[in-house]
Amino acid sequence: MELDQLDRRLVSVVPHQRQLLWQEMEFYAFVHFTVNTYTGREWGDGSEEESIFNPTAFDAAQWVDAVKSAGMKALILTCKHHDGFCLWPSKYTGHTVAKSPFRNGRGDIVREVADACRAGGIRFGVYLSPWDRNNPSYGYGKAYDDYFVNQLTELLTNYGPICSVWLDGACGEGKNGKKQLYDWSRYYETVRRLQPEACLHICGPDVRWCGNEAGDTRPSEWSVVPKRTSETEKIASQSQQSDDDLFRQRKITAGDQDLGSRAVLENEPDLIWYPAEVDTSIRPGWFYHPEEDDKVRSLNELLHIYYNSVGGNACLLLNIPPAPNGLFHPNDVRRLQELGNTLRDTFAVNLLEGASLTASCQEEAHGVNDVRQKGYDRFYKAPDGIRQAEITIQFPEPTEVSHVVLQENICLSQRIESFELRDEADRLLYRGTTVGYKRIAAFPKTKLQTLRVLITDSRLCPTLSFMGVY
Ligand code: FUL
Repeated sequence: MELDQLDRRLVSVVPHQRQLLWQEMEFYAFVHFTVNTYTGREWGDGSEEESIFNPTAFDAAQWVDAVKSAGMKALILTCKHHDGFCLWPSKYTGHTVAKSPFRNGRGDIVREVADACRAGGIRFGVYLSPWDRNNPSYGYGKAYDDYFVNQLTELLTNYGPICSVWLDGACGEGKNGKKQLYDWSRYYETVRRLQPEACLHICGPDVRWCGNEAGDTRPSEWSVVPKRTSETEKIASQSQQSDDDLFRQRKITAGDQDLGSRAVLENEPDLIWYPAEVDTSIRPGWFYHPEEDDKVRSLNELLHIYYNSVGGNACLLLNIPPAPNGLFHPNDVRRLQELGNTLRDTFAVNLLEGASLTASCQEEAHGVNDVRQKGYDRFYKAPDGIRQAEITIQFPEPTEVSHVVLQENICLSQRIESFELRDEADRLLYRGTTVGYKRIAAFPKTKLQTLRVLITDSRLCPTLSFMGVY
């Protein structure tokens, strides 16, 4: 196929509005909380007594403050994990907070967290496990689908706007040894109808699981991928049922390293916009275990994961498990604060502000100075058919630089295939592949008078909606 023809087909694939909103969340929290918090397990078996759930110091504002201190913009709560215990008083089962000592059986964790998120100005999302090891209807087809859809309906109508519905593929046996064949299309239809702005994550068509739970990413993360990817990811995660796979700490294998190069997409009939999410925990487990209090990930580890995910065209979903008292442990709180402080310091001053900018080519309506502010209304664009461009940044005086942020205008798809950063003497500072929503290029601090961004290949022509130098 002609390159032009192929590129035009690839760049015709663009995000939905709900995916644009999600992408801007960038970094957000996962909170795993259920009866496991009191039994020390990672997967409950559904036989846990409701009475063990007793978070005596629970304060959703403490979670939201800690999450915001790290710079996170949303929180996704495990409203029901595989054990089937509901953090809200669902009308459709007795296995809920209503039977626990929490607020004397009149509490609703989902309500308090949703309200605290809204009050704190961050978005709220729900995790609802299709695998339910408690409910007797599990494994009986429509009876369980009805139950699941009823629960989705409660969560999506009673708690205000929901940004995300996180659907895990785990599908083990229920109480009676039976497995359920999930009616995904019915679940999706329910979400679309009740919360059209919510993204369906993982076992859903809006946000793709990056393929591991260790915080590992691909060097080239493409958001345009074959449509079948949404199917394979789902099946892959459904088959992950053994306890050995508990944390799925495997690395992305060479086999699934390339999901979206031109060579891979060329012969694919159906393409979709399906961007990646990296989900990982701040501790070894998804749930709280006191013996892991000194195993909270280090600042450097978290920064590494952040740069590879948020800085590598993915969003980062970082789990923080509350302790039995219902609060985040001080070690986790401290680490989140440190992470936020470091990121805020690093990106405090955009050195582009005092610098001049020129480009080797640009469309008249989309000049290079349009990269100075965020957003997709104004952006830089080269003319169609020009796949390479050079942008030169001239500082008023030699300036120390260690980070460059590039963002494409993804409303026009993901186009940049490769780029380099060089100085005035043509010394290579950084070589990268994809940019997409955001690439953070980090390199050793260097004093520069001139910084050159060389886009060495792109689909049809490159765009940039934002550039930052720090
Ligand atoms: C997995 C679950 O089995 C884990 O317990 C955890 O919730 C993780 C995010 O997804 O599939």
